[in-house]
Amino acid sequence: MKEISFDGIIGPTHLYSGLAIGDLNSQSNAHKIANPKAAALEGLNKMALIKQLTGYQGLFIPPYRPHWPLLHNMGFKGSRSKILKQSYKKAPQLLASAFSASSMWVANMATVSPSSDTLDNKVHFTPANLCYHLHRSIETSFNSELLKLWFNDEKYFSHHPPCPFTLMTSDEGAANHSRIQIQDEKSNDLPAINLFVYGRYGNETTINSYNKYLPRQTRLSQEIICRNHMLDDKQCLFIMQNHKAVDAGVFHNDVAAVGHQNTFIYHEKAFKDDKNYFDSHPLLEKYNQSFTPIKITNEQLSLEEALSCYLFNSQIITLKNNQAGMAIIMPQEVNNIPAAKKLIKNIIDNPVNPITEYHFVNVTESLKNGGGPACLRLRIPLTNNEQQAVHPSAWLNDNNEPAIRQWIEKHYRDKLTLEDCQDPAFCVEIETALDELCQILNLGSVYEFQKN
Ligand code: SUG
Repeated sequence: MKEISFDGIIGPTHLYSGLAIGDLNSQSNAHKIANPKAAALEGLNKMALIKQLTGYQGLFIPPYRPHWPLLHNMGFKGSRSKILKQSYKKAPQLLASAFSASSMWVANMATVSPSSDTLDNKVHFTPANLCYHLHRSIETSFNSELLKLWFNDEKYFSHHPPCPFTLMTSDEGAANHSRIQIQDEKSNDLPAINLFVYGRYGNETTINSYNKYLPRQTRLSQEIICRNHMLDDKQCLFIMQNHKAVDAGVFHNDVAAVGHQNTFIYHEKAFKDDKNYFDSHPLLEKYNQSFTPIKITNEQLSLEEALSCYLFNSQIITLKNNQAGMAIIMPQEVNNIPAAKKLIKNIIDNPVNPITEYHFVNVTESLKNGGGPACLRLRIPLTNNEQQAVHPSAWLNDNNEPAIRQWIEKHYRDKLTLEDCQDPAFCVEIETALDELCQILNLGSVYEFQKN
C-alpha cells in the first residue's frame, strides 16, 4: 500500500477575501491583489516535485466558480451582469464566497480510510461538510461527485454522505486526521492508529467566554465517520485541541502537527492541557520501539513562529526507493525563522527518525490565505489493485503536466480582486478554461455549464 498525495489544481478565481474565521493569514491579507496564475503554477510545481520524489501524484479538478445557485438563492436575479454588479454592491461577502477558490485546500475535502483499516477492506470516503463557512460549504457537493467519479469501482471504494450540515456535526476533513502506521521487524504493517483531533465535542450549548473562536472540528462528526468507515474502535484515538492554540491561529490541527507512518512531529501547545499524549498513551505504548513522536517545545519554536512559517504544515513523504527513508517538504517561509531552520537540521541529522532529506517549496499565494503544502493535498493510501481502479484522468503524468502548465499560462490572470469579478466576461473566461482542462485530461463533460 502506498500513500498517494492528491492535490487540487488551484482554480482561476483565487482571491484574498478575508473569509476564514480564526485563520490569521486569511484575515491579515484580506482584499490584497491575488495572483491566480502564480498560485496555480506554485501548486503544480509542488505536485511535480512530489511525483518526482515518490513516483506518484494525483489531482483534483477545480469546481466551476462563481457558484451561481448560491447567488440566485441569496436573492440576486436577472442577467449575469446584473447579478454580479448587484451582489458586489449589496453583499460583497456573498459574491466573494461564490467566487472563492478555497477548494484548493483538499486536506479539507474528505476523510479517507484505507482498505487496511476498514472491516470490509474497502477504501472509504466521507466528504467534509465544511459547514462552518459559507464559502467552504459550497465545495461539498462538487467534491462528493468528484470523489465518486475518481474512485468509482464498488469492488474497492465505498462513499458516504457528508455529516449533517449543522454546527453540532461540523467537519473539516483530513486536516484533523492522521494515521500512525508502524511496521514490525519484518517490515509488515501493524494495525494503524487513527488519530482524530477535534476542537469541541459538538453538542455544547455554550462555548466558554474566554474562547475567541468557536473551534471548527467536532468529535461527533469524527465518530460518525469512524462508524461509517467501519474502523476498529480500539485503533482510534481522539484528542482535543488546545483552545488557546485555536485562539492563537491553529484553526486546524495540521498547522501544529504533522505525521507520516511512524513519525509524528507536533508542537507542545497543540493539544489540550499540553499533555504528553504520545509518550504515555496505552495504545501507543505497545508500539514504543518503532514509533518516533517528536515534540517541539515552545522554547525551541514558539507557536507564533510556527504559525508565521507554517513549519507544521509541511508534507512528510516516503521516498520512491523506500530504503532512502523520508523527506520533509516545507514552505520556503521556514527559511525566515532561524529557530525553525535549526529544528529541521536537528531532525535530519538525528538517525532515530527516518527523515533524511528536506525540500523547500514556494506556495506563498496559498499560504497568504492560510494553506501551506500539507493543506494542498489529500492523502489516499492505495494498494496496487486500487490504484489501477482509479479514473485515469486523476493522475499527473509526464504528458499532462506540461499541458496543464501551458493551460495555466494561457488562461489565468496574474492580478485579481473582487472588483474584477463583476465582469461577466470573466465567467466566460473561466468556462473556456475549464472546458479546455477537461480536454487535456480526456474527461467528458463534468461541469454543469458544459451540459446545458
Ligand atoms: O479554511 N482559507 C482556508 C485555508 C484552509 C487551510 N487548510 C488546512 N489547514 N488544512 C480556511 O481557513 C481563506 C479564503 C479567503 O479568505 O479568501 C480560506 O478559506
